[in-house]
Amino acid sequence: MPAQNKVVLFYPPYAGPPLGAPLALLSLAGPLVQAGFQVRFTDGYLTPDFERAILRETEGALCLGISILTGPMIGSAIRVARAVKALRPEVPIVFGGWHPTLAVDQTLREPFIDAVVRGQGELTFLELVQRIVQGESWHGIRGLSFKDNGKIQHEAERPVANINDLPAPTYGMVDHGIYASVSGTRQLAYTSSVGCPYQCNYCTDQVFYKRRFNAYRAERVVSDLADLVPRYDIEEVPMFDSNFLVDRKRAVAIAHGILDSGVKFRWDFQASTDFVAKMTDDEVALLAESGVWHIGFGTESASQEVLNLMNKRFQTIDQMVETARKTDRAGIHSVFNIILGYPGETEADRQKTFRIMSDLAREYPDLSFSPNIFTPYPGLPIWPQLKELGVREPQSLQEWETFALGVNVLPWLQGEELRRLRRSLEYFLLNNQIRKATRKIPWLRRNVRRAVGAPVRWRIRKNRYSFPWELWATRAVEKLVTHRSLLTGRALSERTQEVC
Ligand code: B12
Ligand code: SF4
Repeated sequence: MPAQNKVVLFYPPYAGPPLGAPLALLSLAGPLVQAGFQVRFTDGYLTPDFERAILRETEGALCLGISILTGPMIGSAIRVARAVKALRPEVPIVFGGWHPTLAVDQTLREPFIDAVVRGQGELTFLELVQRIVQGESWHGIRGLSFKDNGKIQHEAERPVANINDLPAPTYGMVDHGIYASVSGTRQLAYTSSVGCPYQCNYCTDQVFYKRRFNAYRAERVVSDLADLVPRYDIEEVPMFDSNFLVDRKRAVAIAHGILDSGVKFRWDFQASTDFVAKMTDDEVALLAESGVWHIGFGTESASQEVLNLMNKRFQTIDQMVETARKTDRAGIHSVFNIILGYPGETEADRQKTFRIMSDLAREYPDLSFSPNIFTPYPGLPIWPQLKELGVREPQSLQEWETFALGVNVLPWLQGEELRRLRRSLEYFLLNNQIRKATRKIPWLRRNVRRAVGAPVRWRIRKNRYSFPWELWATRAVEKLVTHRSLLTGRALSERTQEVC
């Protein structure tokens, strides 16, 4: 074991509820711990004073590793890295994860960052830490970009590793109970595969994993989960795979294995609808029986023209319908993601999407939607086209902090066009709220919803959104209910808080 052997890792706080311990850091720690290094990690979500904690931890450390996604995590990462560089200039600061991988030069341009690990981190980071211990040059470490006397140096690509050959994440390093106390559920994030064979134009999976789907065998997944779930008293396993159903036989074998193991827990994943459409009803039912309660689908649009523009020819509208039917039948809650404002999408395409999705929702009541305006993330293959269309690409690490979440940067979606989109989206969401209202809700809201339901559906069908009295009425009632709840202290029903 090396004499100086401490590696410090930081996961900055992000927007949204926690999904269990950050798997990125547990995965990086696997090979380091196996090689005898001591890994200390700080999760910004759990440690409000993370800056001070990291300044303390980095004393005598070999290096500080920071993981970031595009968006709010960047701000805290910059703050911590700056502070550590100022206090301990001898400690190398290494950034890794999706954002630094997709925007390497911009990230490395920051004076307080010494290196960026591109792509999968386990092997590259281990090699870097070993070189630091030995006081050796960083040249030749595949997958690494670093500053060599101030000049940015990119070493060759490291091929995507077969995940079966990597040490397992160190799940035992964290207290899963602490995460449960924040999120309310004992969750353990797990990855059973990486990569997706498709090449959707708005997705960077192809850049990161080079379209190479590589996965644990079903037996490995089952034995891991049968061990981890009871060991850490886990209730729910979110699978972080890019597209879990790529190997359908494997997925079915996993479901069988979980059932046979007798270990009970809920699990969920993301997939594309073409794979569910190819499964039988019994196979989808088997997924549900094994604990699958939720699946997220990147459906994005119900206009085949827009799907083609997105390079999603592999998905048809019929497959979406089949997916909604099969998951509904199996009792699985599906969420269809929708991208609005994709370059080339017309208002007619958008209306078609709202219409078809609303019809689906009517037929399959447990279906939900997550609509978002198109956000171009770093590294997208269509950036040249976007720039031609007038989208300004952020020029620094800092600029990406505010870019990612909910900001509309599309020049073709402004003014009246944007106003109409927002209005039709509000109606789409309202229609879904009405649909989801159950018999249990208070009579006032139920009656208002009944009264506005029919005209709302008519508006969506006809694309008529002027004089939106239903929106005004609903907002007034929501206000009244919220006000009453504030006065009486009575909890709002879950349905009131649900967006879609
Ligand atoms: C889980 C997840 C989240 C979680 C993460 C929290 C958690 N508890 O883990 C949450 C919900 C916060 C999240 C949010 C978002 N996400 Co997300 N998310 C994922 C998902 C599904 C899995 C990531 C994961 O943990 N994988 C497992 C681990 C082991 O892999 P990894 O994180 O990639 O880590 C490896 C390498 O990246 C590297 N590495 C990572 N960190 C570091 C650090 C160092 C020092 C080193 C050396 C190496 C290294 O080594 C690790 C091991 O190989 C991916 C999709 C995917 N297939 O990966 C999308 C993904 C990363 N998310 C994405 C997006 C777009 C977002 C959002 C912007 C979406 C939005 N509009 O809200 C937000 C941004 C949040 C924010 N900044 O506040 C995009 C890309 C984002 C980007 N450009 O950064 C992805 C790829 C989805 C996609 N296909 O488009 N996400
Ligand atoms: S199917 Fe999903 S993961 Fe695969 S390329 Fe398309 S958006 Fe990305």
